[in-house]
Amino acid sequence: MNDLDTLVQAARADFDAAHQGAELENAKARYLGKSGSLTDLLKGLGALPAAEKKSRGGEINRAKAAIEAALQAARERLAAEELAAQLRAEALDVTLPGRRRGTGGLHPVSRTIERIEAIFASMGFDVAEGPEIETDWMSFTALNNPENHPARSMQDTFYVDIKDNQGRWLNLRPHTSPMQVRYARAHAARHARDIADGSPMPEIRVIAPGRTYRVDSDATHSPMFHQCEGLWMGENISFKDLKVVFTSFVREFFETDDFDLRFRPSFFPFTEPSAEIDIAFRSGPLAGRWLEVAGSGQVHPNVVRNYGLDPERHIGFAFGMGPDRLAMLRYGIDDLRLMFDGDLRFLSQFN
Ligand code: 2NL
Repeated sequence: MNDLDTLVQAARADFDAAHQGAELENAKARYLGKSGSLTDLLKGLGALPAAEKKSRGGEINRAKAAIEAALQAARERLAAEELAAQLRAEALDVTLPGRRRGTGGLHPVSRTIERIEAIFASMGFDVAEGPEIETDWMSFTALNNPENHPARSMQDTFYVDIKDNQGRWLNLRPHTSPMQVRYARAHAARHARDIADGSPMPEIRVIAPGRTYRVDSDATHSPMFHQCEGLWMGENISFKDLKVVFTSFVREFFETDDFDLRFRPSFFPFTEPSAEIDIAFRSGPLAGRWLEVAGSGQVHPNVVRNYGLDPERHIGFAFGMGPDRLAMLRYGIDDLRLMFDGDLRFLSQFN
């Protein structure tokens, strides 16, 4: 083996030992760089006699070509190794199951309100909508609340730092009743001509579900809660009709006939007479306990006047219930706060 073969072998070994681009380039410099071994040999050619120059030059050039080929091979090997490492680092297991986006679903209170709407719709009730920020008149005066009634106090009602055109603070509606007042007034205005000439007015049959607000917060009260009120006004709508409607509602809502329903005398400023509606299931987990599920009553004459109707002719009843409570009863939920915490471990059970 001559000196050139030794050099080529050493270069090959050095190139093969390189594991990074920089190592390889340093090795290259040792052989092919400006003062590399091979370059030195080429420089030394000048000192040889002309007869040897040609053959020695040819040998050196073949050795150079062999080293360059080894260098190229090493570069390709390094590039391949680098690519393989990157692929390994970024490897995807295509057999893993995909990560799905959660499907979401309706909140139990929304589901409950939809149920209530569907049941009352089947009995001919429209669904009212209305603003959550109300005037003092709509929330209190129209509903026969005296000027000094505690419901009007800052302890009971949230006020907004804006005054209405009567100079009174706007409020976050403390009940859904304003929607029914607005609905009844629009109905009365639409049928003003019939009403004025004594023709019968089409009945008002409406429910008003939505968010309501009161200054109240503990295990059983939330400052934001839901109400659903109902109003049925006609020429001669009575407690008998209320009892039929509400009994049908309870039967549909809880999907059972196996309950008793009672009216218990009570007081609300906006109804007279007034009654709490209690139900007691005869079977199931809640059997035997009277549960208060709604307030109700014949709409007070002052309220009927505020609808723009004549209390001597237009008579009917209203009721109010809490979808949050109804949802808790239906689904067996024991803490109201679960309803408003937004915890997906709770909410996803209803989807
Ligand atoms: C309760 C009490 C009730 C009403 C709400 C009502 C609405 C108008 C006129 C007359 Cl516009 N009354 N609503 C009547 C009686 C009771 O709710 O304790 N709800 C949970």
